[in-house]
Amino acid sequence: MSVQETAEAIRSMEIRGAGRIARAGVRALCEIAEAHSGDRESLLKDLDDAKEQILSSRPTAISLWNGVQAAMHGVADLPSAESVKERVVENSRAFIGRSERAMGSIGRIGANRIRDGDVVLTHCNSHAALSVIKEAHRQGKRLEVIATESRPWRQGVITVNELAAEGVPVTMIVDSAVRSVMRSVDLVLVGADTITSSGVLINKIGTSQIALIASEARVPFLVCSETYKFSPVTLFGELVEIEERGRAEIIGDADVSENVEVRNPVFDATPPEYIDSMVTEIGMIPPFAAYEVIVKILGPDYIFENKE
Ligand code: RUB
Repeated sequence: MSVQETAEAIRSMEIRGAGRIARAGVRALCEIAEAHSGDRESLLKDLDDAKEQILSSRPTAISLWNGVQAAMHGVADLPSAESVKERVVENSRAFIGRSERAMGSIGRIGANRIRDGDVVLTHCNSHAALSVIKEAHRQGKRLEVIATESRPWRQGVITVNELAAEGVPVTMIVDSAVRSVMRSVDLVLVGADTITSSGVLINKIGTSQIALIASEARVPFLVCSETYKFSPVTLFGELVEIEERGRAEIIGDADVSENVEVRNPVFDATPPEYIDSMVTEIGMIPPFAAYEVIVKILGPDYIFENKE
């Protein structure tokens, strides 16, 4: 896929989910470097243009920004086209490899929190949350899943089919049924698009309502997230942009008057008070440890090189 095709596939949600879009963006940069035969300046310019296209494809998930920073790390000072190519390819492969391994670690760590007989509720379609559920199932734990439909894109359909294919008993509900079923739920598992330096979770619209309902019912609410979903730019006071998409996604073929305003915010913010724990590849951490993850795990390369 060319960079334009990758950016378009992310924008149109053919490629979706914060982890997948980050890996796709990084792969596109890697392919530019691998295929390039010009001099250092033209390679740097092509990479820079590609970076802009990828970053403008979807605004909310910081995974995309962190992936691009990782791919381009240390490249600007290199003396030749060959050294730039080598570095981008090496960085990209390292990021993608780490990201894929993180899924396995999150699955194993999170599965320890699932007990035999648990009912788990999940929202939208998160690779990280599903990795936990599938791992617990593979370990032979009996569990049932309740999955929300996740209007308007209905990513819940992907979730339920994926789980059914693995043999996990799964029930689909409409988003507004969450409170009605919460009494039979033992654990909520969701993914993350961005986690701010103060531990606020940005994830699929409706996540914050589920967190409130879980809190009311005293049901643990866990966020499954690779560390590259934590946002260095929020340390500098930047706000997370919540993507708003078109009205057609909401109304479909319904006969809605043009005089009606339709809003389609795609993500929402869940405060750390409603989050019991975050399952990351470095372990279970409290949301209030987000600052430390950004400073100590992502580290100064992500923070200071990119933000003067
Ligand atoms: C997907 C979504 C997912 C996170 C985490 O939204 O909100 O919960 O991206 O996913 P969309 P993952 O469908 O709009 O991209 O764990 O796969 O990274």
